[in-house]
Amino acid sequence: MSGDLFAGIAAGSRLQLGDQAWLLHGFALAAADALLPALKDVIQAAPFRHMCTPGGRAMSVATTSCGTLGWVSDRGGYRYARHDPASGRDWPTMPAPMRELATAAAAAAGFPDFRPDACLINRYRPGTRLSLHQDRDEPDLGQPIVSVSLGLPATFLFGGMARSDRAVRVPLDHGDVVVWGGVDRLRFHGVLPVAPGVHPQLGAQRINLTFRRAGPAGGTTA
Ligand code: MD3
Ligand code: FE
Repeated sequence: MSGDLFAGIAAGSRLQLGDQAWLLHGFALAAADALLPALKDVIQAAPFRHMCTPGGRAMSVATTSCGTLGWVSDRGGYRYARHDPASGRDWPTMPAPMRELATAAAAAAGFPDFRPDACLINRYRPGTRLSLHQDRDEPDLGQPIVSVSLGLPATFLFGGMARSDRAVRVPLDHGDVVVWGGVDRLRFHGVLPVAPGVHPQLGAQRINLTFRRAGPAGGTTA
């Protein structure tokens, strides 16, 4: 890996995407041996499903969550909730290796006080995309979002404050971590369709973890 002239930026390097947005290349790789089994347990307890948009269409991204709050969407709209309305069960606890990776990445990007209480887990099969949107449903916008990319690579779209602003394309690989906060917290963003492929550890999928503070400022952690 380290001898590959064409591998782009080296593992361990950081790329500044905005005033308060950082790509920490390969940051999750050292924790992968603890992270992947913990993630597998969460997915077993709360399986992925295709939630419905408020308009009634099934999303192409399959989702689940862990933490005290999870992201849900149905005809009643999208929101954070203590349990999945489909199963009636609380979300699995956020495993320590996941929470610790998120807080370490946030600290490395200048957010030492990040206290995530929700982790939204997105699964992309080849062909799945996520259209440009803002994440503005979290009451404490002073807290960043930490994103961890696993499995197949993807091209991330990093836009501006308006939907029509030109978006920069950022390739994201297995183990990459991105931290977005402060002035960059409300940027539009999305993911281009994931190309076909098979990842040695995760198979034909990309899994993205987004760690958030979804409850009120100053509340309890996950
Ligand atoms: C930039 N997920 O779940 S994570 C989402 O790869 C979401 O699954 C994408 O967007 C994924 O809402 C991208 C990166 C991300 C998350 C939040 C952001 C980028 C952001 C908030 C502001 C700016
Ligand atoms: Fe988002």
